[in-house]
Amino acid sequence: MLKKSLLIGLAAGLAMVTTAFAADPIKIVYIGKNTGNPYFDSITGGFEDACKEKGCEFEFVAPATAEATSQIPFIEAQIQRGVNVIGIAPNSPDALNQVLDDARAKGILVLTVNGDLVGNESHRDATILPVDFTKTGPNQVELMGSLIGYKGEIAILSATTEAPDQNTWIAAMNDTLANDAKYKDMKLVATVYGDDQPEKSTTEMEALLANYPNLVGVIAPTTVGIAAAAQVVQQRGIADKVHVTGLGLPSEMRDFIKDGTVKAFQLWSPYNEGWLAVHFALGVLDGSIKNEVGASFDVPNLGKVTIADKNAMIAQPELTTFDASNIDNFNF
Ligand code: RAM
Repeated sequence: MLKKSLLIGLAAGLAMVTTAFAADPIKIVYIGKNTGNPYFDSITGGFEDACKEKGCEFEFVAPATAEATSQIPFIEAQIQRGVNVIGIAPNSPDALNQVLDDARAKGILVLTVNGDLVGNESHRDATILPVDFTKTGPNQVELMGSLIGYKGEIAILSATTEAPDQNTWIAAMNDTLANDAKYKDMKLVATVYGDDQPEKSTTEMEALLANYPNLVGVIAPTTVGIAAAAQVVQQRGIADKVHVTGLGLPSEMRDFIKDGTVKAFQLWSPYNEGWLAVHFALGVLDGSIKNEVGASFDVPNLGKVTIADKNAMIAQPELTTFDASNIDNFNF
């Protein structure tokens, strides 16, 4: 008798626990590099739409500025809040190691999304990148070369000095310029940093023009940097002399393309990174996706995604090049 009621009690208790779990949506946070950067609106859109569809809870947070350690208190706050998944666009390859280890020790799934902890990959569970990053640097150099007849002085206007994605691309640009004979007449004279702040990027662009009067091109592999550089060139009416290209948002670059300030630039779909991250995270949490190199899974609208070396996934294989012929087809 006693045994039976004990069993019934236990079963009821278990049922309550199960219901409590089922009713509690998975909490996903995405920590951007900084606030006020529309690039992250597009990534966030992908996270939001996927969570609406799949029933998770999503929040975006970011520090005001993108220096190496600025995300640490944000990660700590999310550990406190008890989220299930932290996605992050890291501002440093190594400053976050300890706090991300703390998050993982609490059972939180940690994903780098949009850039990785280059050299410190063991401090996250997987990475979701917009494109194959080995292509970004060489593609950008080729695009610049095609705009300037493969000849003359060029400069790079980057974001922050520690940004792991920027530094991966810049290293590959240097490598391509130094080792591919096609680019032997292009000379990289400076690499400067606008910190993904419009004002600082503008100042750095103006300084480049002042310091290098023979400059014929600027590659800004940051959406903030390329928009600032294009605006300086537009205001001065020097588009025929100084070619600006890089990675930009079609929505921010449309007018510069239309009026000829910028001939062409590149990017990918930031939205798809958020979309992929949610599908991957939920699959890992419910056991339907194994976070193992070589495993693959289907994502609606994206198709089959395979987990590559270092648990890296990419949302699209090639960069997209935008110019006057296709800019109107894109609205992000
Ligand atoms: C800026 C940021 C971001 C980078 C894009 C291309 O918005 O630096 O991290 O991926 O540009």
